[in-house]
Amino acid sequence: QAGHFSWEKYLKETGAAAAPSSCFKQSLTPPVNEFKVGMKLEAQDPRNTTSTCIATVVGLTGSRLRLRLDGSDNKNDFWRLVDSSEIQPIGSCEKNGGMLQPPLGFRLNASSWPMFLLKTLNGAEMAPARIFHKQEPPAPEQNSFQVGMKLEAVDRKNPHFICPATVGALRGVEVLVTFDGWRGAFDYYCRYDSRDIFPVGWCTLTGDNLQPPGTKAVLPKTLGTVTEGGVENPAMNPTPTVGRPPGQRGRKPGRRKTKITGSWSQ
Ligand code: MLZ
Repeated sequence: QAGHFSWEKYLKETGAAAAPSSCFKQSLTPPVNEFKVGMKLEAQDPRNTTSTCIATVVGLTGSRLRLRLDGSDNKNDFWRLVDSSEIQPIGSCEKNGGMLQPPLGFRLNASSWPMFLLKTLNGAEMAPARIFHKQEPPAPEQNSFQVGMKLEAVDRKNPHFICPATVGALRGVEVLVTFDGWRGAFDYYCRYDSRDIFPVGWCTLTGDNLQPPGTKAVLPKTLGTVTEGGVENPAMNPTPTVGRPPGQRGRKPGRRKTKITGSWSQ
């Protein structure tokens, strides 16, 4: 049950404000997800975005689909909103004069692609056109986020997770998404109109699983640094990042001492 995380309490505790929904390229009412596990569709290969591939729905989570490219392995699943312009009904590519491509890392010989395609589509359950959404919601005209605003964001290193986050900085059309309670290890910049960021309350509306904030603390500058292995002494980290006011992070973006993407964060 989403770890009993309550935005209402959390916003009070942190004294923070939620980013207004007008900041996001998301529909006010999350798009209905009528897909079923096993359905096939066409999707852009996320690792080779000029390719249109066949994908299978291998999971459903709120308004998102967990997709796996046919002919690929099970280590490169990706998630798309049902109203994403990167997915379409089978047949769309051909209709537009395109050709379906094998995914990057196709596990067979490239010469066997035509036969593979034939076999994978034969008797397949194709997602019906009517369950796709006509178009993505419009993008807001400009970046109207402000530092300190709270939101829900896809953890791009663990994209099945949507987590509470805070706008850490602004850079033109970009927003620094910082994950509450994770000491910066998962932070990223994205465009303000990214489909990976959502207003507070999104997961409650979609039934997606919002992860509670982490519990990793920030090292006060004087009390040492992150060690090579990324292991730290919790006694030396008395200040949780939860509730930390904006602009008081333990480090400046892009200037961390050691790369803290080690196994501790998996
Ligand atoms: N396996 C990891 C998940 C971290 C997710 C962080 N999201 C911002 C861990 O529990 O450390």
